[in-house]
Formats: sequence, C-alpha cells, structure tokens
Amino acid sequence: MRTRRPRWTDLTAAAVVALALSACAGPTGAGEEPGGAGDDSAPAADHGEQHGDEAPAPIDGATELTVAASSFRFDPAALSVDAGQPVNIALTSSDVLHDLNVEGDGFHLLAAAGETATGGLTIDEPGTYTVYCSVAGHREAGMEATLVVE
Ligand SMILES: [Cu+2]
Repeated sequence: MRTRRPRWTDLTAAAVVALALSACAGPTGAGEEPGGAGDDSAPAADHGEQHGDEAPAPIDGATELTVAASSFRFDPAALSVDAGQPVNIALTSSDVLHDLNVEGDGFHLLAAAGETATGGLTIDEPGTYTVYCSVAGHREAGMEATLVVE
C-alpha cells in the first residue's frame, strides 16, 4: 500500500488539533469562569467510581450531618440540605463496611466497620436525591435513604 500525500495528512491532523484548541479557548473570553465548569464535570464522576476509597475532603466550617449506617439501613433515612450550602456528612458504620452514595451527584463516602468517615458535600441543584449503599447486596436489601435539596 502506498501512502498518498503524507504531508496533507499531517497538515490536516494539525489543522484539526488547532481548530479543537481554538474552539475550546474561544469562549473563555466571553465572561465565563474557566475553572468552574470544568472542575466538577466528567472527571469527578470518573474519579468516584474508579477510586472508591477516596472521600471528598471535609469542608471547613460547614454544618455536620450525622448518618448512622448499619445492615441494611441509614439513620436518618431522610436527609435535607440547602441548595448550594456546603455540609459535611459524617457516616458511622456500626457493623460492617458501608458506603454512602448520592445518586446523580457522584458523592461517595465509605465507612469501615465501626468507623466514622467525613466528607464535604455541596449540591447546587434542588431536588430529591436517592442515597444508597453500594456494597454488594445492601441496596437490594433496602439500604437507601433520600436527600432533599431545597
Ligand atoms: Cu451497606
């Protein structure tokens, strides 16, 4: 097989990259915050799923919400926070390992048996979120709660 117009191929690739770069850089001047939107989009969700043991850092001065986890329930089973208001979730497991996930947000906090883990949570979008434990079989056994963001 012969490669035709190798230079054109290179040029085309370079042009595509240049276009993509300028397309990304373009809107920055239009008054949008460069860091804000990018920081908490896809990478954050990926992160939570791939490195399940990492807790989100507690937020200085935020109100603490205490949640007790045991097989197979959260107590309280109904949580409530204000939209955009940072809170720290303190999850204590009284028996085996449990975690607390906020569906649709990516928040993930894991508490080992008999331990307490604390992580910072801020949700901007009001709504009712489902909270669940992702340890195998726990959610199926009813380990869910609701989080109302108002
Ligand atoms: Cu559990």
